[in-house]
Amino acid sequence: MDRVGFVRGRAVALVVCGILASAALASAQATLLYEAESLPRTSSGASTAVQVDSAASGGQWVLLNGNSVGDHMDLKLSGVPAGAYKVSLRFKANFNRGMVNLLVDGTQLGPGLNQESPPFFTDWFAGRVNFPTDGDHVIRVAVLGRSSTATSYQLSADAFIFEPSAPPAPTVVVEAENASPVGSGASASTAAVSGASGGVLQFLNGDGIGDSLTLTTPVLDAGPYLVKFRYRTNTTRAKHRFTLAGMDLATIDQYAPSPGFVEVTLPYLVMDIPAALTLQLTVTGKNGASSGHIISADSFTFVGQ
Ligand SMILES: [Ca+2]
Ligand SMILES: [Ca+2]
Repeated sequence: MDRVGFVRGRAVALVVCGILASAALASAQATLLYEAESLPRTSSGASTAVQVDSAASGGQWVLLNGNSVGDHMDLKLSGVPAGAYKVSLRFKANFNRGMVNLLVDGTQLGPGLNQESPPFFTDWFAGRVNFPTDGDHVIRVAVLGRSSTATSYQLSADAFIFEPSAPPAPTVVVEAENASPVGSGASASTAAVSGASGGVLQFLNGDGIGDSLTLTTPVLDAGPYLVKFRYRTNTTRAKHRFTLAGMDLATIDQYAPSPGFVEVTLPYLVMDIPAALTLQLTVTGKNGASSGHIISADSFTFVGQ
């Protein structure tokens, strides 16, 4: 069975064109939750203190009494099973919080987060890790800074959540002009255009409804992707359907009174197996102001999620 599908949100799978969409890429491994207050910890530049709070996971959370950038606490995780995980920090926001960053074994996970807010508990997705073997790890909660309105650099850590996850597939940019373009009902051609990805723009020289351009990607790894399509507007452009792996994802009007590059983001693509994908751009009409039915295609970007 062809296991290619699309989801329009990260949590909800949507069946399109009768083909199964599946976001269940994670293994059967359980999600791990580590209470911050239960982990051995050391700190640098600031003291730590366990806070009792009935709203906290496990009834307690750990405060880092930070007073400057770089203050941090290290918490030790023991015997974490090998695997790829999404890492989230559960914490209590408050007015006196600074900006937090998480590092796992010395590697920063993401851009960081401002914990300054009216008080509430929430989970922040910090980033991903991939542990090749079972073992111990150190998670660092570090002060990145603070906003001008925050009253201190304190940070909160309630729990760390490790959700098993497939590692993101690499991001692939497919140049339309390199994707075996084939015109139907009209010729396909290319032109060197300043500003085009790869320097070259692909055209379908469409002259009526139903003309189409078919392109084929290289084999992409399995995984969820965000799909982006880049094209160039002009006064001669068509309205066209955008079909990927047989699924109708969007209708795009490439007309504009003056030329310019546009990149649109389409629904998530989920592939359970590696596959080369067929893209089809089919003329459905044209803007009333357009003088033609031409389709342009610059590049398709598959952003591993
Ligand atoms: Ca806790
Ligand atoms: Ca291109």
